[in-house]
Amino acid sequence: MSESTDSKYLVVSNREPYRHDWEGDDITVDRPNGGLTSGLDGAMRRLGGTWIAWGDGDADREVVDDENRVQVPPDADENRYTLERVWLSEEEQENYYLGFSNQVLWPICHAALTKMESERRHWEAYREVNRRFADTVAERVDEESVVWLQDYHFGLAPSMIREQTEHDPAIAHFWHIPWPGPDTFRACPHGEEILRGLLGNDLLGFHVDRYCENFLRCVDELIPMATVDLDAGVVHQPDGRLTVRSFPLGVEADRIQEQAAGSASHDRFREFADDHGIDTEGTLALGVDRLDYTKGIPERLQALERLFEEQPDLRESFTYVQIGSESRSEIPAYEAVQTEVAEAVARINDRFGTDDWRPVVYETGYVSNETLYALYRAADAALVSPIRDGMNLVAQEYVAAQAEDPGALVLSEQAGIHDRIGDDVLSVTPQNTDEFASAIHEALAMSDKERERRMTSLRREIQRNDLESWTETMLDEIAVVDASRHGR
Ligand code: GDG
Repeated sequence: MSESTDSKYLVVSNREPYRHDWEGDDITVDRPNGGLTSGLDGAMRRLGGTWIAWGDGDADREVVDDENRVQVPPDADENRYTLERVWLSEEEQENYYLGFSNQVLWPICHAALTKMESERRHWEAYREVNRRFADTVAERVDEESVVWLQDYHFGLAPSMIREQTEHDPAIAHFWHIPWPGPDTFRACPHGEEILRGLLGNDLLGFHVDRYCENFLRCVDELIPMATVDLDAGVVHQPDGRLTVRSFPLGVEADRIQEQAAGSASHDRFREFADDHGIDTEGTLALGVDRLDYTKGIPERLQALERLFEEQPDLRESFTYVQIGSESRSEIPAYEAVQTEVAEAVARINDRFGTDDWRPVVYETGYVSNETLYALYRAADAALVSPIRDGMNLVAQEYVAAQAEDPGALVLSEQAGIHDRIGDDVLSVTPQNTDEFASAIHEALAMSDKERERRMTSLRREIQRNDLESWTETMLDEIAVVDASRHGR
């Protein structure tokens, strides 16, 4: 057990990579599912160290030691690391997680100012929870430690960690959502405190250069003590220096390709098609999203409705499948988008559906990775249309799954991934319904040769910049800032 805790790496995230839950009298373990937790899990198994996260499983407390720690993966004999759980009260979940994180920072960073709801108790809880995580980190660090924070839940923690330890660890942070320009960020309650919090890092990563530049401009405008070198991507302060760089996050391209191409994949698709009354001989388009107002799902459905109006020949031969996983439902704006999507689906199906055909198949239940990859493989087109999105993994997963008989990708210009692969996709502005409908039509009508040409180039890019290369590049850069911090 000692090998894992001796390592210098400390990862901090809101979501935990393993969750323990009661099932009757037994305790079950939920394996990492999201791209990021499973990717970082792979890195931590290799590197060892400690991952600090909110323990939100109902049996999480049963399996930890008296320091709230458990070795993971639970069933492995080697390559284990330590998961240290931090507990949040229900009030903290409501105010820190649903409140400041998801009703202030999330909308601000996605430039969705009308969705922002700010209350004093949200901010107080955010500060308190950041302090608790910072305390937990501070207790574990020494001079050699490398702290790697994830995401917008920890905007204050970097500076708090510095204040709470006399050691001098390297601190890096990756921000998974966009960063807005100063004009938008000015609307952020406690925005200056968030900036000062993040200035405690040695390295701050975003998905694309645009967000780095936006962040640097915000610091330049709002923090007089800091000197910003925009070209070098560096902020100089009296007591330190922050490097800001883009690290475009990728997916586990090889694993997805392998699973999608496997023979079980056909069966999975047939099973899904049978269960949902889909004609496997017809044409299929797919959307996969958390039900979030940033993902442009109502706009996509509007474009599909326009398409069915204008192209009657697609009726009864083309089906759109929407996988929509419920998310943050306690927040009114999320509840509203769920209702809006359900109503739009019902309207389209009412207008165009027949006894044998449903134009839109809407699945809100859990879909396993295996079924998801089988759907990617079977779909003739993927529709990815966020209003704004830090990166977007779904577009990349779809590309990774297209090894044979490839489909086409319709992609919003507002997704971070568009900066990398925009040349080979059908680009759309989701709110431009006519243009969006035409792009879907073009995707469905595209020749095999053209799909093949585009997809070959897309796959090359997605494989070259996969999750492993992201992790390696970020760890390399952390090593550089660490060395310069300690004058090595
Ligand atoms: C944030 C940023 C950035 C969804 N439904 C199911 C399912 N999923 C998986 C997808 C994909 C992931 O969830 C969603 O990733 P996205 O990138 O689309 O979106 P966010 O959750 O908003 O993530 C985003 C990301 O952080 C990483 O930095 O790209 O911009 O907003 O992996 O496949 N997976 C399964 N069943 C589902 O029903 N198995």
